[in-house]
Amino acid sequence: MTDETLKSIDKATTELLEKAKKDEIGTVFSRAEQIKPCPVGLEESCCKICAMGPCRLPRTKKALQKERVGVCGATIDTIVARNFARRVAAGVASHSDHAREVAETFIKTARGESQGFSIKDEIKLMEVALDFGVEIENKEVKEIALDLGGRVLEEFGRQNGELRYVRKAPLKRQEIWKKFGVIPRGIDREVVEIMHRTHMGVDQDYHHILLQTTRCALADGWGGSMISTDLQDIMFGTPVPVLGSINLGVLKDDEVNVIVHGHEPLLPELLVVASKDPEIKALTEKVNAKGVNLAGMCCSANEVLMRHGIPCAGNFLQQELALVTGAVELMTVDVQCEMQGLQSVAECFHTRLITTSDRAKIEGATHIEFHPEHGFDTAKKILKLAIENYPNRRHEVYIPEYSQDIVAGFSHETINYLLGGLFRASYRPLNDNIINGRIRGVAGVVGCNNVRTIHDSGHITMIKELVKNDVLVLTTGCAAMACGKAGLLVPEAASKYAGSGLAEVCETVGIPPVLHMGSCVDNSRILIAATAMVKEGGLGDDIGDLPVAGAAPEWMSEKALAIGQYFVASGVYTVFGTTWPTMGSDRVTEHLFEEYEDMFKGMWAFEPDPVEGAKLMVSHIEKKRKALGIDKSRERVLFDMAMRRAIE
Ligand code: SF4
Ligand code: MSK
Repeated sequence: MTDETLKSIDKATTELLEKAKKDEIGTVFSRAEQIKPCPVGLEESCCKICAMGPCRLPRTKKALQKERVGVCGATIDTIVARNFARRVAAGVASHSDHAREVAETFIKTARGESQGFSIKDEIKLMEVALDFGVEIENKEVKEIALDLGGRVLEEFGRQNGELRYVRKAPLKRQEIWKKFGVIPRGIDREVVEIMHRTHMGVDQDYHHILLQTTRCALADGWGGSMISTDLQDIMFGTPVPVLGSINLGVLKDDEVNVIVHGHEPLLPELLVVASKDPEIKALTEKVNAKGVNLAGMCCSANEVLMRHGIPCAGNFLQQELALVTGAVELMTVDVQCEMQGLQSVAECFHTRLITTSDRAKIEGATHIEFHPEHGFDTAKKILKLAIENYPNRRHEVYIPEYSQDIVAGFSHETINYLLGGLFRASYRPLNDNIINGRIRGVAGVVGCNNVRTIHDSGHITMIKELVKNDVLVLTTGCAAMACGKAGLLVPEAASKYAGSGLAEVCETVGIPPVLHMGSCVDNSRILIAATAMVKEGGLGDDIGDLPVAGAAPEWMSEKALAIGQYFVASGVYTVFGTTWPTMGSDRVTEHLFEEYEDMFKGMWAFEPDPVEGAKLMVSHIEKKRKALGIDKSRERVLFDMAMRRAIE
């Protein structure tokens, strides 16, 4: 018998796991017990690219070590690199297809063809328009938006040249990318080229395959993801710190519970507005519910939390458990990270599962397609369905009493203002406190949950270790939600968990030691924050010089690999937990873990133990501090005229 309490460090999760077990409801946790990971797949030493295979080449039989080649002669290095490349390409495609959907909606909004959307952040519109070379003088907002939207769409299909956002990176970084020929052309082109090069009998040199993998990943971080973030900010508002709450305890016994799950914030934005509509309110009263309680799941949760303070029901591994409460009238899903298992759990209750994207259906679920032209009507239709479903609750409702206050909404712009003030927005105070040693460095801890680890444990253990060592943590995705549940996203967490230097800075500025920066696509905000630190001066002239590190201790999705690869290619040392997908080839692993440091000043590491992972990050940060000559704590000296003369 398995002990459900050992599967998560989150009590709401374990309570519902026990309920699911008692009610004999299958979830990702119970299925993971029945299916053991395939050892050959785990090390990616299997090729099924052509029908002469599949060729399975595990490293088990010693005698075969030297001849680990497939039927066509492909070496284990080629096979492992190809598998890795394809997984990164899938991650890039996911973020970038999200970006395309947002860009198309943005253009329809500029044309006045969308229902319920508008341009909310005109300042950011102007900034991004200038990045894209749009002429803004004497032009109407809509005209600028239309011009920008057209240029953004060109980023996907461009055949030659360079992605525009690449120019936002520090000059030295751009030179490194140029040297290795990895500056992306068009986003789609880089994905297609990976699929071509990894077809049977094409690119069969792992160094060469991995360079294209890097180019493709950069098309995500400095392309698709950055486009999503910026256009979403323009349409829905750039996030500012907002108070919210998190965990399954945000569901309400006496309200119509609607969960938005997935990644694209388009429909969720309209559901927020529609939930306040008088007609919806009247219908809610008719069924004797106290209101519509909108809550988020996964990255959709992060998006609506950051902009509206809408509560988060939970992260990736909690999606089915939310339905196990018996309190959810309806869940909408669009794209990415939605388990097919949701439908069978929904069928155990009265819950309606609604697929909303033309790219994603789930067998058995109701499909109500979202199109921006009549987006608001669709949002209302969905809410009406949820309200009608409220009287159909047929099981006793069980909502665990756990919810935690959080502060989210730390966009790059917000950090800038918070640190420097509205009239002198700047990263100077952050850089100064890194130079004087109060803050040792900055870590981006991001990514998913993985049922092969203890839910949330990797994130929280690693992050506590980092902040204890005076490392400021930036977080996104499901990692951010884990932090929220563990009480790390409130200013009081600084005195409780942070080292004395970091705590002092956080208390002075009034920020938590862990800053929630948004959803998966918002990892691009971390790139921009790192670039701002370089541009502020005093910490080298490239992201690769900064005392920073990245990690995804509980990763599971291909998008996480794409994110990791663009972090590494941008100069960030990046540690992944759970499992590592190139273990089948020592040479590929060595290339990514060691040789990449010489090439890109950033490299991968794999460490399943989160404390050890944090130690690796801290020691990398200290290595960078030493290289910068700031390895010893020292106060910043303000030079007076006499001191300046003495130097001269
Ligand atoms: Fe085997 Fe080569 Fe075909 Fe891959 S491409 S399945 S290694 S024969
Ligand atoms: S939702 S990609 S499980 S972070 Fe973005 Fe969470 Fe990972 Fe999905």
